[in-house]
Amino acid sequence: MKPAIYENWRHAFKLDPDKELSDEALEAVCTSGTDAVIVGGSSGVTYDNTNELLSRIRRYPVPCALEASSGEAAVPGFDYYFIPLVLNGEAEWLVRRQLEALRLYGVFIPWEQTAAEGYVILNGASEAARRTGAETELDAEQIEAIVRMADRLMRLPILYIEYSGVFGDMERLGRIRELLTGARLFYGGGIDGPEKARAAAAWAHTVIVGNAVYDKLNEALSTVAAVKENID
Ligand code: 1GP
Repeated sequence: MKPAIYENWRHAFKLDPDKELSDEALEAVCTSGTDAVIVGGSSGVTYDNTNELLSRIRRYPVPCALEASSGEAAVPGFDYYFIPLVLNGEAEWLVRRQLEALRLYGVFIPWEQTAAEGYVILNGASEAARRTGAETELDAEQIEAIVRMADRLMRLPILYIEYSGVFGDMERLGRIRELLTGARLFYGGGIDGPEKARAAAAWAHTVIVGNAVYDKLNEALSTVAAVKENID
């Protein structure tokens, strides 16, 4: 089987269709040398704003994936699709919404270009945690159980450790990485410059930078080189 495109991604930017980004900033992001742009957000994501952002990103050759949190905003034409299953969220966000989306759109899904992400949301103050009712106060044993469920029991191809908005606990990220046997480790949260990017890249297969694009563009751009210094 051909490896999935995300398997060699070390760095990705995540862009939110509900946030404004100038053409200059978008060009800087898409030509930064990042491995991919992921489109996704926790609120206000619609078919129209997703489609518009996709067509702007398509001016550049960078691979572009959609993290589809709702069936209605699943726009065709992306290079790849990620479907998050929130492993520490309410049942609605683990399987129910996905089942409903499959019932409605299952026949249209390009399965060769689609993968599930086992999501673990660890910043209790984030919009993602609030929306999904995620249980974020987890001890080491609880985290290990989730990691084993994702990686071994469910054999999910991706485990996404999501600290959206704050920089996470890197020791914990290291322990998670050591437990993984098959899943790729995605990390996102609070990376706003090269030092944090390097620290996350020591453990994560793929480091994802979101908010900094909107708040501190130059620092965000500097994370690309920082992550790529640290090749496995
Ligand atoms: C959000 O994991 C991404 O889904 C990135 O997090 O916005 O904090 O960089 P930040």
